[in-house]
Amino acid sequence: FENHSDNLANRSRVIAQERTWSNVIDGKFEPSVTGRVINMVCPSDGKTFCMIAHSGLEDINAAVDAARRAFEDGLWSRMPALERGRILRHLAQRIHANFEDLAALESRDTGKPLSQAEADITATARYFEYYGGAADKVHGETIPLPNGFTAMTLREPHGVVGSIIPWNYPAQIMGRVVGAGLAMGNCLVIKPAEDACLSILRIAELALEAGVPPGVLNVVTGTGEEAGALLASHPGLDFITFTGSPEVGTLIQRAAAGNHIGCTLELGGKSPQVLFDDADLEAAMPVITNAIIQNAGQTCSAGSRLLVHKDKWDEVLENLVRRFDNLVANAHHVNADLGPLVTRNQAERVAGFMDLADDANIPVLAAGKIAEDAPEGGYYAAPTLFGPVPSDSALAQEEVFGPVLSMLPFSDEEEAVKLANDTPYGLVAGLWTRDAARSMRLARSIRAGQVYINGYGAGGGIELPFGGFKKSGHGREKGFEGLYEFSATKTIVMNHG
Ligand code: TXE
Repeated sequence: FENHSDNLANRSRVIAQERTWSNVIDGKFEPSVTGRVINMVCPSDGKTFCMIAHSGLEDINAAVDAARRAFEDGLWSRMPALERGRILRHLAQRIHANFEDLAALESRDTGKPLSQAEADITATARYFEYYGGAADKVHGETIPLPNGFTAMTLREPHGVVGSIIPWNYPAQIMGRVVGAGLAMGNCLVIKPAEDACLSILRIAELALEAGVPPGVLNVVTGTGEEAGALLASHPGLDFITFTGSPEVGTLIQRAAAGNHIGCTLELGGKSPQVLFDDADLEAAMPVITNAIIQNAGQTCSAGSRLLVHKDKWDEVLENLVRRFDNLVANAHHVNADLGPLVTRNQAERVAGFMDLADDANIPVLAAGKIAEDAPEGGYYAAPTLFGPVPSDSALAQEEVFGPVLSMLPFSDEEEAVKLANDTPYGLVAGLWTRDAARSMRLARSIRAGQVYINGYGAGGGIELPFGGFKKSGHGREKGFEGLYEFSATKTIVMNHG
């Protein structure tokens, strides 16, 4: 383990340590105009390991202006789609060529174990491959009109798109936004999270090397309250995308309304996994465990509620207790089950939910461990299983964003659907049953953007549309629907007599 952690530290030090990362604006690396910086803290030991620009109004203005100039000059937006796609696929190759450094950087910045960071970087490259391949496959329709008229639709880029990205999957979320946004011909300004964003800055650099012209992809770092709010309300934007908390989502939508532009919001979930008495437990239990442990539960699509048929309760519990007892949080093991949480704030937030559960006398059924050799000062949380959890409790209603699984019993299909739908969220659901007709009845009745039957994709593949019902947000990312979000339909009608 020691060797591994030394290697990881050394490798990421080469590109991160004692360095102040600059913004990427108009193809140049620019510190913030005021010279202010934000310290980046490693979640596994709580120590500062590098700095990023603490940007303000002038930096955001410069980035939006650069994106506007790039869009208007048409070098990117009017470049043949085939050519744009080639450049994005070239970026995917640059990511593969820098795979080890990017994974080490992502692991150090977010605290996730290296194996999980590696999977993220592979997925990031795949977004650029997928959307690079899709760029020249976007087309409109012809619409029948009375004789003498021909009508057609075209999909055109919005123009300048702002995007505010969270810290839980920086590289992957950048991949899906930038891949789709650039494939459609937009020019982008990204404001990543101040808690973890280094892979995004590095990939922006690789994008320039891959041939993305200056000004087409700009990245400006800073706090949400300052740089984020300035970008969201900037009159120079034509569209904005946001992934993060519902509270900030409200602010983003208000700001977009102020500028009369559209937005997509991905605001997390409280996703149920519903396990019936005929489920294949051997297949289900590892997937159910992983769906709440992956990225230490800091996943919008985490399967955070487990609804269990009352006849299976004891068997499922016994199985899960065994699994949770063996889970160990440790950033410094390449294949650790989970790492620390990303910041002290998030660790306190998760601890707050544990206290609420304690106050409500909700029993702890199992708890994992924090590795004895985990570095001092890290923001670790032990994986914890609660149950039976009342459906109206905070634990069952709110997004904990930590390795905390709530078990709820149900008696029949009707109650299962009621419980599954009994939160303000509607992002993902998992169904475990051998009864195909029942699984389809439930899939149709549960209000969620994605439903998995005898599996759990936790956000699913790159090809699958992903987004929320209810308070989980609106708009879709991934797949072709994700591509179309970055376009506006233009209708052309010719009167040819
Ligand atoms: O989110 P914020 P936080 C949920 C999750 C988590 C909670 C709080 O439950 O525990 O939100 O996390 C930027 N104007 N999710 O506080 O604040 C900020 O800089 C414009 C779910 O980190 O929403 C960052 O880039 N931007 C989620 C981004 O918003 C602002 C992922 C997200 O930060 C801003 C993350 C403002 N006023 C958290 N304030 C998911 N859906 O996956 C902040 N930001």
